Amino acid sequence: MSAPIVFSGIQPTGRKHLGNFIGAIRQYVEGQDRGEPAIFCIVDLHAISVAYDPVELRERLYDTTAILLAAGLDPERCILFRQSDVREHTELTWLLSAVTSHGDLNRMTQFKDKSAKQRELVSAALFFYPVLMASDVLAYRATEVPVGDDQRQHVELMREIARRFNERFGETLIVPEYRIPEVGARIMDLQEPERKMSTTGGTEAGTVLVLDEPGAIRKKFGSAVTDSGREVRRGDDKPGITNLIDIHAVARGIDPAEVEREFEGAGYGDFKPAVAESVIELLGPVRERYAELRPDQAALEAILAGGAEKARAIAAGTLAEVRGRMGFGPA
Ligand code: AQP
Repeated sequence: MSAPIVFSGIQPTGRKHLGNFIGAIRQYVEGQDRGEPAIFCIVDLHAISVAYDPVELRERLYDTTAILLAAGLDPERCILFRQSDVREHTELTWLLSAVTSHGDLNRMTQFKDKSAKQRELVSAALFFYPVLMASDVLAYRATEVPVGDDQRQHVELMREIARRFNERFGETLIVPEYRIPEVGARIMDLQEPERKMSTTGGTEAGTVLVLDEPGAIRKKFGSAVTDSGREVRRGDDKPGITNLIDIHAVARGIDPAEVEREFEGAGYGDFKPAVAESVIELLGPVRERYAELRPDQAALEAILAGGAEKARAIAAGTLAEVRGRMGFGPA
């Protein structure tokens, strides 16, 4: 089997949380040696679909770049770039909108959730978000898209867009597969374990940030909402403990069943501090490395510029073909 072409995008925020880390970033690092190439994009164009501040956007972009590098992405082994540096993404968005159904966009749960939260403006950009995301992936003819479970619907849609394009204009685009981790695809808020840990929608105390100090991590796990009973076992009736078991399993690189065995007979009082310590061990080195990398903005910029050049070379080829198929340019 040939090596996959891996692509994924991530929003520019300095508040990357444990859900982003486990559901996405961890998979990126794993994917960079399998992918040929492995391409990771900081999606600043997506970030403007909700209210934002331009000065902040630029700062948060560097924060995210430094977090990804600190987590283990290596510009020698992957392509890491800023979405807005490669204008092919926006052109392809418009072209693909011709084969995107309005009804499909209307069904996107992320649009429904996020539009309900906007206080001033529900932008057309928020509605178009999935088309831009489809362009991100399809421009590189990616075969594999590592994401968390919340992005499943968007990947399904981009698959549909690629299929519809190929049917209408001839075989051009690759229909990508998503890669969703078996454990940790949906890390839940520690205070409200019925909803996912989230940058904008979660509770402060229930959201563990990649850059949190050990003290803050201990406090958040210490006050994590658990369930009635004492047993450390997974189950639909135990969303809080199930979440903690999954987090512990991923942080320690073991199976959730092994965690259940290890804590058989122990109570929540023993289990919660153990989870905190495993997460501190997982994230501590990332926070330390981040502190070294973040101040050198020129170095971060050089990495992004190098990545953009490589990305552009690939995306431009796809765009040329798409344009030709769609009837643009000289005959
Ligand atoms: N709770 C989660 N568990 C597992 N994976 C998750 N992801 C997000 N939340 C969880 C995955 O992280 C990747 C990056 O997501 P993004 O670029 O959308 O970043 P974000 O805006 O910081 O993510 P949030 O937290 O989902 O923000 P809100 O809720 O504000 O929109 C994606 O692969 C995603 O699946």
